Amino acid sequence: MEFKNIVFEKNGRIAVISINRPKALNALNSETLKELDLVIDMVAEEDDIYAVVLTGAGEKAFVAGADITEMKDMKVSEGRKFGILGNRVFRKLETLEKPVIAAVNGFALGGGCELSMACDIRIASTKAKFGQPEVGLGITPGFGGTQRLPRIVGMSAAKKLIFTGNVIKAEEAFRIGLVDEVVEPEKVMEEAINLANTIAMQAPIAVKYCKAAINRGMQCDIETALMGESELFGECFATEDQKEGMTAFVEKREKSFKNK
Ligand code: DAK
Repeated sequence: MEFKNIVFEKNGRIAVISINRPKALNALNSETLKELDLVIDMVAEEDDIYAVVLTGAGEKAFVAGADITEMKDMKVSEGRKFGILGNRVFRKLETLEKPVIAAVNGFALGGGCELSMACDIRIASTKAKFGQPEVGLGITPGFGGTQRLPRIVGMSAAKKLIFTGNVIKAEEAFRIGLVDEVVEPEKVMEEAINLANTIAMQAPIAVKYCKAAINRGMQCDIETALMGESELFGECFATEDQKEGMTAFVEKREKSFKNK
């Protein structure tokens, strides 16, 4: 499938999705969000993709936010439609049954920071910058920022970032737990791909269940969460990969997972 604002590549069992509007610092307009929606569906369908890396084209930006030029003159109904579209696509990414790593190569502001937070893990370049500058534009973060940021960094650090609109460097993002690793700019993709490959070597259905157990469990009480965990743990025993993983261990041989 050909896209205008997105580049999709397959690298073994890893899918690499790049938001490709470098002249607008990869700002997310409706067209790009719709393409992202399609590409996520495509990745979801492909059984031989085990992990995904999401990045921004060019050297300057991951995503510099939702497209301000498009939003500027929106009416209430249009703003609502745009917000619903963004939230739906970001949620689809967050609940995609494959792990997604954000390779944050530059600015991750507003919707860009929110996009990185809808991913499972964030690797940042030393040049990356993060922030939710929406209040300076007269709006609230609308693609999950007020909800995912406090869940990742805690309420007080999230309020500090969102109320001030401050833009922080990668090191500060690492300190508050917003990113998981900070590496030199030329190493961001390499590190993200390495991480994706390490994950792709594990039993994919088990990884899928882990993502579901963590994501769902973090939103409910511990009793319900643990019941959900047990449920998914049990389901693993219906897979060929559980038999393969344990048999290979007992037989002291290399395992070969089949995503079955
Ligand atoms: N939208 C559109 N174009 C953008 C953009 C953006 N977010 N960010 C940058 N660009 C464009 C610039 O307009 C410029 O275009 P030309 O003038 O060359 O045509 C080009 O990218 C290069 O940018 P600069 O010339 O500004 O580059 P600098 O290095 O000087 O500055 C910067 C880089 C990232 C500091 C600066 O571009 C900047 O401050 N950009 C805006 C960052 C920002 O405020 N981001 C948050 C956007 S608000 C909603 C849900 C969600 C949202 C809204 C509503 N609903 C529920 C309805 C989300 C909102 C946001 O994300």
